[in-house]
Amino acid sequence: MKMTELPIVEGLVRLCADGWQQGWHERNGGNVTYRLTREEIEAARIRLTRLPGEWKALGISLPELGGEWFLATGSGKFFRNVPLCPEDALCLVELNEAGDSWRLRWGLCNGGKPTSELAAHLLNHSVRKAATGGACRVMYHAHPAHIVALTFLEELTDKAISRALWQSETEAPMVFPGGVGVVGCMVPGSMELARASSEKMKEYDAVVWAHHGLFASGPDFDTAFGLMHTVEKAAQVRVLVTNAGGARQQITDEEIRAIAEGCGVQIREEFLL
Ligand code: 2HA
Ligand code: ZN
Repeated sequence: MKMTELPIVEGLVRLCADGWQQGWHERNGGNVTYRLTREEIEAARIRLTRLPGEWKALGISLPELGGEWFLATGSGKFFRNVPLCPEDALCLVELNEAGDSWRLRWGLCNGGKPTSELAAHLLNHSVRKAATGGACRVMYHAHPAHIVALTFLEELTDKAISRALWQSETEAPMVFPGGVGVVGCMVPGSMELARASSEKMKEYDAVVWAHHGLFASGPDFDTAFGLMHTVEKAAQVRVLVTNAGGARQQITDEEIRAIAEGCGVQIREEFLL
């Protein structure tokens, strides 16, 4: 079996293809990382054909992720091209035990480096791993147009954006009853953006980056992709209705509570009136 036939590589390739189909990944927009299980590391290790790359400083120290391996999209690579040549567009990265350096184990066969948002991904992995007792494994960043549009229309607070999304589609309070975090407009790839996101990720499994996109996490590719898709769909409805002249009625706070209760999830009550 080749590296590209491993279920985790196939899963990542499929997510990239689906995200491209949705129109969320213009040019080299977006990035994904996946934190491997011990079994997946061993399955990958026996298929490696190259010597490991040189250790490179991460610029941050995350001992809680020491020894972990991550599958990632490459910096500057286009999602559109991932299925054509995963060996070029993706990479497998190993962290040292101190969690302050990484080295390449597979991929980027034509050169390059892991995603420009690697610091944000790893900080968020560290936070979500702790918040979910180790269950969270996927970090997915995309640029869906309606969620970006929403950040020009609504007040940039966790409460205002979460409530606007919940009010727009009954699926929203069911899929993200905890709401979404929001960070302001910051330089893409910066440590400032990485740190602000990871602060929000302590409480939320998705964070809206104002005027930029969304960062969604989950235990597997389906859940993280589904969260991205559901947040974007609710934002799309909100923007469609705004374009059509504004809502005549919307899902009320009482209805949001009833939806959450009906499907047995805990809504973040402080975001309702
Ligand atoms: O271009 O999406 O946030 C990759 C990005 C940076
Ligand atoms: Zn981006």
